[in-house]
Amino acid sequence: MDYVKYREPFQRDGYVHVRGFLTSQELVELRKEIHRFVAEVAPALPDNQVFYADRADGGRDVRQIHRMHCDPFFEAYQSHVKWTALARDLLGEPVTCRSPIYFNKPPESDFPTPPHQDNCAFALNPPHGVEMLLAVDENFDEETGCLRYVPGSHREGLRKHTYSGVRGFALEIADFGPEDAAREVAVEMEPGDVLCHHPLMIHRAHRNTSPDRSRSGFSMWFRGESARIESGQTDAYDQNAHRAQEFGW
Ligand SMILES: O=C(O)CCC(=O)C(=O)O
Repeated sequence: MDYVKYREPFQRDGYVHVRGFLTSQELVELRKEIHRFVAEVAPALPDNQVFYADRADGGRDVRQIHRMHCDPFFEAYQSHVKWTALARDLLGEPVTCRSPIYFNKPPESDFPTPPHQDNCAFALNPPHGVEMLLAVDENFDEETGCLRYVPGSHREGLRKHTYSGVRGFALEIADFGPEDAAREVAVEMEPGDVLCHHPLMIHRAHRNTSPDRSRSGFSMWFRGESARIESGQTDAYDQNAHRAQEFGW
């Protein structure tokens, strides 16, 4: 497993699209475990770990699951050789993985991802890390709400973030504007593809307008061994996250 060829575009653009990262067999196994978790584990978890989207018919769909390592399969998955090799080759140093997250946008749900940089939450100094988002069930496209990146923004520092009121994305860039939107690229991907982005990459996603397709993503993030976590900054983020859990949507 050698992913070194992805390091140059990752460092240049702040993100890289790895097509067909998981084989179909690996994807089938991961998908099965994610569906099991959503159906059997998530219903018993507290409401600060699982966030839902209400449906018009009175039901609800899972839209985010945090700290998935509470389940033995996902605890072990954190040291998956393939994901670890990709992260290590992108960063050029040994890495540590943080607990997986499930990011779903159910069909016709009104949950756009606000523009943000992950380092407002990760607080890595220096910002040597990588977030990876794998398409699980359906394509990430314009209809389902694919990720939108501002290429090169990872070299322009951390922008001011403000409270968003959205559970799971408690902070958003305060002054995201037309110049940012004009630089943006929308990156579509197929199940089994993974998108990897730098902690300072500006990104967002629109709502899922598809009537029948869930835009389900499975995410792992890695910290390079040279990066320290600034605990003062993570405490500030956690306060906003608690506020969003209590009063947000
Ligand atoms: O699921 C999304 O739309 C956004 C996920 C995200 O912000 C991330 O992977 O860093």
